[in-house]
Amino acid sequence: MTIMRLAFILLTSIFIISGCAQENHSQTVSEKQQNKPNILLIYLDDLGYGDVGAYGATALKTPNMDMLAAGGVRFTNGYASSATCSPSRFALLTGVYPWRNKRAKILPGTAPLIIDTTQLTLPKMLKQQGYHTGIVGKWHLGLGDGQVDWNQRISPGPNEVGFEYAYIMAATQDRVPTVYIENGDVVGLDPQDPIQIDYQNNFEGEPTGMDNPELLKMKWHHGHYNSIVNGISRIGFMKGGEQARWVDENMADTFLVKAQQYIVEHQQEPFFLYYALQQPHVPRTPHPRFVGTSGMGPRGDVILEADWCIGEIMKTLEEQRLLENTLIILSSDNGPVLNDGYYDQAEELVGNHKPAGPLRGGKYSLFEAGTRVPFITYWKGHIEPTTSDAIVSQLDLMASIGTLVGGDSGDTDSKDLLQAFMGQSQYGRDELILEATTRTALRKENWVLIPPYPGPPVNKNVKIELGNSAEYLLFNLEQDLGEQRNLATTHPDKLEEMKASFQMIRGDFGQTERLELK
Ligand code: NG6
Ligand code: CA
Repeated sequence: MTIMRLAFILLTSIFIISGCAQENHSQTVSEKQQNKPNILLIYLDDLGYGDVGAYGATALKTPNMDMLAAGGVRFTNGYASSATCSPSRFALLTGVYPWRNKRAKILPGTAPLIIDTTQLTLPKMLKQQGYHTGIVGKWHLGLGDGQVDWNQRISPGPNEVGFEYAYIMAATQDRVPTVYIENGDVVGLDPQDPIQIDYQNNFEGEPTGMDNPELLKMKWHHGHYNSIVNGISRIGFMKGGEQARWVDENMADTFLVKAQQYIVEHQQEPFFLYYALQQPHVPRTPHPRFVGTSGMGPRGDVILEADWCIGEIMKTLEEQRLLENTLIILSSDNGPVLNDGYYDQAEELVGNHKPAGPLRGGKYSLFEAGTRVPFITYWKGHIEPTTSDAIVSQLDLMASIGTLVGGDSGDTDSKDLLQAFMGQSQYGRDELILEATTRTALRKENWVLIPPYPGPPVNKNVKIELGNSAEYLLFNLEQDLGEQRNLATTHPDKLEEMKASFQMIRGDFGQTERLELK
């Protein structure tokens, strides 16, 4: 009897304990799902403030980006950290202003990794919080230590700074090596046909855009006259790796499929996917099914292609029932440019479309269009649709996501603006340092101060006003969004106040930094 009783008590307690454990376990899972949503960062390359329907474009139809904007927070004062790619991406992943890192400039394909492998990064922080982390798309933050052998495992790279999965192009679509790299290995490389890369000298007998224009299907306008791959001449010289070379027209589909696979494979754990599309950067090479769809030539066509990709990714999330559990952030690495080095009719066919919307300048510019970009946060069932005028920067994703997932984002320039990103507050930053090709300026509340910089006011190749001037430029964006009226002489007190604020953060006026554009 006693033994029976004892056995009964024992069994009941085991049952209760295991029941509790089960309950605890399921609580953890649901808690996890609330506090640790999947994070999908959709990052475009050179997409302008005015290129999206939700930001005023009418001639280009971008229904999928518009859907995110209409169902989430559409930021009207959302900034990339720089007016070019590598510095913006450095800041996005580290929360550190790019001008603090002298190596954060437009990088050649042979540049070493510019993120210190001991530095805290967004993916590392998320990994610490139990996330699986992946990148698919453009990297452009350098690889290796300066002496990369493209025929061996390439390291350090994305895997060494926090990404557990990486399917990337090394630099840009217009730079060699023109191959995909998966977790450090060139995809589809034939060891009998090794890859050689050089940014100074050509390899003997290899055709170039300069010497062999007859081999080109897209002519170069400025730069881009080195090795020819797939009928397009690039920046830098490449030999070998024939089988591994990408077909530009398939790049959008290739990245899309990899991003979709990643989502399907990692849905059992919280995941962070950095989906870095190549569009609409040059060379603009829409898949044949998008050719002619925009009426604006390749630049418009690839924007429609990118929008379609975003729609497909949304479908994947929906099919996998992940929409309510995924925070989506969409933005661009810098402002727009029409002619960035190839004849692709971007200027001729743009018509009334305004890639920069109402803003002045474009890619490479210290004026607003250099860095103010489409910026959207979307989380079905968690973010109420709204438009926000709060000043937010991509720099702030590190601290804000840190707060969201309970991670320590360290001591960086990143500000916790989670409430703004969740659409629960209209308050963002008071001030932000703007950067364009190593020059810096200050946005503070509704004012912008651009210190004097030497160099041409306009880059004649790309036809963009860079923000260089012999005078201080002071604009009030509330009354003058297009930065047409310099108030530096009429508002001397404001000018002094802005100079003092700028100097406080920036330390110097950066006047010794020269523009690097050719
Ligand atoms: C410039 C290239 C431009 C583009 C840019 C990088 C020339 C003349 N121009 O140097 O075509 O590749 O670098 O763009 O070579 S970014 O979006 O990756 O920063
Ligand atoms: Ca870019």
